[in-house]
Amino acid sequence: MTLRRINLAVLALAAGLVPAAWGAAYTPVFTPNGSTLPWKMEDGVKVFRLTIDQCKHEVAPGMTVDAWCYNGVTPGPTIEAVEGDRVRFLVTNKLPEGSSIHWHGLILPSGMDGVSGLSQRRIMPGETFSYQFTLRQHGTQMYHSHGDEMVQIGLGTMGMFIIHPRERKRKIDRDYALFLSEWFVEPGSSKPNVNIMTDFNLFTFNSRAFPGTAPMVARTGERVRIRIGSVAQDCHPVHMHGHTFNVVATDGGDIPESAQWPETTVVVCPGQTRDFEFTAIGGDWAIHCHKRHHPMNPMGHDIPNMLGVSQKGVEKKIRKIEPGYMAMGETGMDDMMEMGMAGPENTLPMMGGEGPFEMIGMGGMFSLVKVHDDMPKFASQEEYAKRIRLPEDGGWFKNPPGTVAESITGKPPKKSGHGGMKMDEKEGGMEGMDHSKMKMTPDAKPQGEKPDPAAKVLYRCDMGHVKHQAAPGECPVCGMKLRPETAQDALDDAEEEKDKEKTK
Ligand SMILES: [Cu+2]
Repeated sequence: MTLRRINLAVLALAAGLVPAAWGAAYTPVFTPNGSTLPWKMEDGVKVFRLTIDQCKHEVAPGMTVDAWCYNGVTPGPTIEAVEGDRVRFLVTNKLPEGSSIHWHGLILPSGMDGVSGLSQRRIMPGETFSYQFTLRQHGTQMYHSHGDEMVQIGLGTMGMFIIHPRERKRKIDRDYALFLSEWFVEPGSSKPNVNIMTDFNLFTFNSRAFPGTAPMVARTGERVRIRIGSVAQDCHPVHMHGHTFNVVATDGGDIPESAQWPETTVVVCPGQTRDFEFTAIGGDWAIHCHKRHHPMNPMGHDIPNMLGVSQKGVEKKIRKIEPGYMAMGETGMDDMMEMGMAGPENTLPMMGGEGPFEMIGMGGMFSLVKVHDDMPKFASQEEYAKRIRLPEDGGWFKNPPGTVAESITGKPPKKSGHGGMKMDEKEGGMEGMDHSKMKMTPDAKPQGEKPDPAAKVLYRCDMGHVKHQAAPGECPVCGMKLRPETAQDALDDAEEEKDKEKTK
């Protein structure tokens, strides 16, 4: 320990700024759905350990992918240290191929820069390398694999490297980190396809997709910093609702106050980090990538465009060629959300997550900033991660009376369509669909049905396999729950008969 370090430690201790660990006189950064890398002080050096390995990663409840991780998680644990620290990283490679870690944006000796072949030889499977350097700056930096990047980064090998200044002029009350990633995971599969270059189907904050994203929480009036990093393929304009903010730093360092300007959206491109700060305003606020395909999940891809196309009477005809075809998309994609449309096993629905009013029609790069006056203060990442994991955690904002938009025309008539249906398998004439396991939810009410208690109820399968069945039950062909027949069914049947006559 140098004399300067001892002095700093003594000063910090005297000022009561040091909680658990020596030198931690800063507001700790919380990584939603993530973790912080622990360290041990050895002879004045902060020693961190990272192991790169294959792992199973949950993108949201219901979907797990085979990722490559640091210490079993993607993004890797957030590294936190303080400007001036001497740090050592012991990096063990348990991947089936060579790797190395690049300390992205850090000012360090060339031989510690971690580029395979250029700054070092690869860390071969089973080997451990030591990296050691002094932190000569502060800011939001990153670390990521720098060997076979297309595969390794594509599978999740990156993390945040946050260096706190020795002293911060303006106190931050809450500090959060988000890492942006894109993936292509074929519906029904758990293997991200790393060869995809542009047309991804899954977009994540900290490798989690809504409704699997943990909200960032604060109290009214608190100063909040959000740090966003990316080593993705595409730039992502991240927009936050209800506030304006200033971008206060890039991966190159702090932006002088005189050079900052207000924004509501910050573009974060591959290889960049951006820190923005704002004063929290009460509410439940959305934060999401504003590219409109990015706050959605894999089921939103490869859907035929049926917007404005009436499919009345067509459905049954198509079913003759494509059994199980289901007309949808005529009035927009909301139907899919209302239907709770789920894909094959291990595939997230296109959108949806339980909200305080109804389903939230989003997925992918979408999360929440919850500003409630009674929001707990968390002392550590562990405490925060334990309590705040999913969008509903932390409760919902209690809107003051008269501050919620409301209907002035009364409740709308029930929208026609397949409302109330729930499919267990990807459905609806989309590529690669398996039509075998569709199910109606018990509350499903077929369109146009006017229940007549005196009438004898007959049942049918919506796929047309069985009709006029006297008793409810399941279709012997597709396993779908039979539904009561309606007046519309009689009309459709008549139309079908007419068609048959014509073709005779
Ligand atoms: Cu985006």
